[in-house]
Amino acid sequence: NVLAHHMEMTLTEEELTAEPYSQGHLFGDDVSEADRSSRVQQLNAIDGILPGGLKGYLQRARSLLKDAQAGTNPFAGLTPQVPDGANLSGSCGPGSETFAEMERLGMKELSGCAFCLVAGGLGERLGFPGIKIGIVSDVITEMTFIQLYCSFILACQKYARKESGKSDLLLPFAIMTSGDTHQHTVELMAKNEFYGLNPAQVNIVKQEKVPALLDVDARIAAKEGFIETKPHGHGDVHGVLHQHGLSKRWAREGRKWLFVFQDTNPLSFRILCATLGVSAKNSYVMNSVAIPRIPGESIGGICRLLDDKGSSLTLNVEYNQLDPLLKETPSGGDVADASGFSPYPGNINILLFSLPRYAERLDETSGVVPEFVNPKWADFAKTKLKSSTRLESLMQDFPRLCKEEDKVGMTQFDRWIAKTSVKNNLEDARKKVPPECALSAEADLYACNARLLQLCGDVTIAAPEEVTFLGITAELGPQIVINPSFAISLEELKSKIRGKISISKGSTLVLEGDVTVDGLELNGALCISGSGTLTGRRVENSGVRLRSIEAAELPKVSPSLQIRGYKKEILEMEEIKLWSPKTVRTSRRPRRRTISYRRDENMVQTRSEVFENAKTWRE
Ligand code: UGB
Repeated sequence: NVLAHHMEMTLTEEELTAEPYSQGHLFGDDVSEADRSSRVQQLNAIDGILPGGLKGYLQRARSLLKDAQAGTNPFAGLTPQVPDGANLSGSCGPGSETFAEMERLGMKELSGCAFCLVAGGLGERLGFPGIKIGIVSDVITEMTFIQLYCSFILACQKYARKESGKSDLLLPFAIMTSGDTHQHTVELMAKNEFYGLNPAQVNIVKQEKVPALLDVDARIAAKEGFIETKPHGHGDVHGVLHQHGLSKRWAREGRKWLFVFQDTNPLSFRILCATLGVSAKNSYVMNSVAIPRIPGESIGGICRLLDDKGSSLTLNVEYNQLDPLLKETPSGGDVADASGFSPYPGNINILLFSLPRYAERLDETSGVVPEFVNPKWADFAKTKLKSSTRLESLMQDFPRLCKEEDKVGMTQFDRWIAKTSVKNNLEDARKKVPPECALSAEADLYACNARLLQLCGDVTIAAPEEVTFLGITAELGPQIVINPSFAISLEELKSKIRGKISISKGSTLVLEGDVTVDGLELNGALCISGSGTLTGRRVENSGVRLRSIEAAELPKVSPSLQIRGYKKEILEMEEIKLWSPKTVRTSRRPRRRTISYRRDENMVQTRSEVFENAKTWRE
């Protein structure tokens, strides 16, 4: 469609030189014939792809660049206030009846859910050689972020199928990529057979880069035959979903919700059900997940912006704009209140939309959220740019496309259950609070899982201890992984955990599948999977250690380990796979299989299997 569109509307060199394009500098005498022709071709392709075409982009850029030059405050005339919203933190957080009620409500909504991952960012700040969704989330299971997200969608789908009685229900999953990440994402998904998802439910849609601009007149930058382009920001997600007809299709299919999340937060899905519950209860058109914000932290602050006519808009103010906005208020800037946190809840870009209204608003606006520009000036008078700039957009700016009657809300969670991510390179991570790097995200994941288990009954887990790898320090507790197949919500987790459970310091526990754990004393490493109940188990072995990687070895290990500086070393690990009595009767498979890994003093690993009801096993 895109191709057909720009074939019909070919812009010539003359048209691009004349107003309103005014790009004559691209076709000067110093430019070769071949380069000129290549530039025209690329600008036509860009024209066909950009919402509003090239002309619209240049006009918006000129206006925004002039405002930036004049120092116009985009929030002028607006007074920030702390917004209202649902509170599922502290005494209303996990473990409370309020939280449980929202989860139960939300679980009923899962069958109407679609998902969208924004994964177009290259992660320059992180310095990872590859796409970020390919980073390993925890070294114990070696699950990558994309694998984790797909597993969550599969687990939600399994639950939704049971709940709705629709055995062939597929929950749609869109991934927005960019020129930087598209090919690798497609390859990764195909190579891993879509991690168990049906390819028919997955759409990988690409956002296009936009032309880089040399000056306030929006003259486009080019080198030889190539037009310089730059990423346009995650705000493109709305336009891209609209352009590909996905929002409309999902609404037509009767889907109710769209859950949008970022590329490296392993906790995103832990708050899905409760957030769905809040949106359903309050009929929110958009619901932003928020956490207590540390002043100065690189996450936006959600504000209620009040104008002088008394109307207001609940909107994220991005972290680079928050301090200048708050400087004009009595607080004097982006500072803490008595709680020690910013009074403005921190946006973590987990957004839940009500699909019918979302699709309607995209139809009306083509999903183009207002852009901004962040030029770096070379001179005091702001006439020249240090380097080329471009327009950018933010996905959390969707309320700007809403109408008066659309309810925009937010849900406040405790940080431990909602947010951690891998965003910073090692040097920055050493200085930042929170570090937001691979070690901190992995430690936060284990800590979240430990806290969730502790909310399930008589569960004692050893306290975390300080560890340091590559100069980054984190509080690391027992390595507990709760696979999405084990539980998608705290409510589900509660139904899987019974009896007295204790997990000692340095232990590793992986919980997978349709399993109930009824009593467990763990002092070592254990992986439980399959289907059935494991009762009163005591496991004692040498377990798994996280070990520093020597400097000489570091360049040889995978990029996911290079950004960590540590790896796992399995000394001993017990793996128990349970089969339900029903399966045992029909297939005569062993009811319980125990696999042990053991390393001797020469580090030779042996694997042994014990079939506990081997007598009945004929295969
Ligand atoms: N992304 C795209 O898909 N396309 C793009 O062009 C750019 C990004 P960053 P940042 O929760 O920690 C956001 O760069 O600056 C994807 C919010 O704006 O990591 O940290 C990219 O792949 C901020 O308010 O964003 O800021 C990634 O998945 C706060 O919520 C996502 O967009 C902050 O994240 C975010 O890209 C946070």
